[in-house]
Amino acid sequence: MENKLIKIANDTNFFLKKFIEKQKRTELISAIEYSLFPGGKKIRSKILLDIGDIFKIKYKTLIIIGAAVECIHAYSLIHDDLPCMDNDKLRRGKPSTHIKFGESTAVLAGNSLLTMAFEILTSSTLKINEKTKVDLVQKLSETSGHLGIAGGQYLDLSFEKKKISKNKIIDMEIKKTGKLFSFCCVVPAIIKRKNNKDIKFFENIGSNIGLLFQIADDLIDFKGSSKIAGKITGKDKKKGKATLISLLGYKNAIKYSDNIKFRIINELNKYDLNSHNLKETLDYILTRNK
Ligand code: GRG
Repeated sequence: MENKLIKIANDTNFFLKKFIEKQKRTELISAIEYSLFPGGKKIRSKILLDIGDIFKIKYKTLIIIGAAVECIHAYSLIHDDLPCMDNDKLRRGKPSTHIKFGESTAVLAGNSLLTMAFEILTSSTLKINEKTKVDLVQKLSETSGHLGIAGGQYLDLSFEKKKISKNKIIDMEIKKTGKLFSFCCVVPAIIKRKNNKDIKFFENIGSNIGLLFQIADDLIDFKGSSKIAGKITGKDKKKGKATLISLLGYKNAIKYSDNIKFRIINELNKYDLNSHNLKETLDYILTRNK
């Protein structure tokens, strides 16, 4: 699994470097490159490739769309670390973008990464038909805005130091984290112009994978080492974050996440999608902190 992730990271970064090289070099590029490279695990791209493989979509196409996803993800991390949000000084094993470049530069680099995602999706290097591109742009916009990541982040911040119900925590985590995973899961179905029922099916799989991922991330914050995580751990408790661990306790949160994995696999089997690669990714998500 690790070797697969390294290959995906190399191919994605190669594409992004070439894409940026073709643009005029501005003062913001250093902060953009700092936030993108070498970058994180590329787990979202891996899921996009796992599902894309089931639909027999070209590797290059998936890497390019994954690069757009990684831009949105990098943007969300820069903004998440800002003093007005989670105020984190360490990210991916190095000082957060605002610590290195200052707050205003970090905000603008983040904004530029958001728009870069759409430049990538609409570029001529992505060889898919125009109608599909419009559909992807529409889905990624919806994913990133108030109905998705930005809305989820709002809820995350507003839930701090409050007693929040399980359903509300799940709704917040699905928006904040799950929506981008949903996008990755639904891209192949959009490219293959599947019907609404199939689109909903893959979005739901993505929401569950995102929820699973967020619980695993919270478990790392609860018990994991800062060195492995590349960020300071133990923060959720200090900040009074509403998570499934704070609500259910550590052991029950693990049980809950095992249950979600079981549900995802069951769903995939119902659809006759016996994806070995996707199962491998789910296991990686659940065990990477152990
Ligand atoms: C609208 C995109 C957008 C952002 C503005 C700040 C914000 C609103 C949203 C924050 C969303 C966020 C940071 C969710 C947490 C998701 C999460 C668990 C991130 C860690 O992902 P990994 O472990 O990171 O995949 P690496 O470093 O491996 O890429």
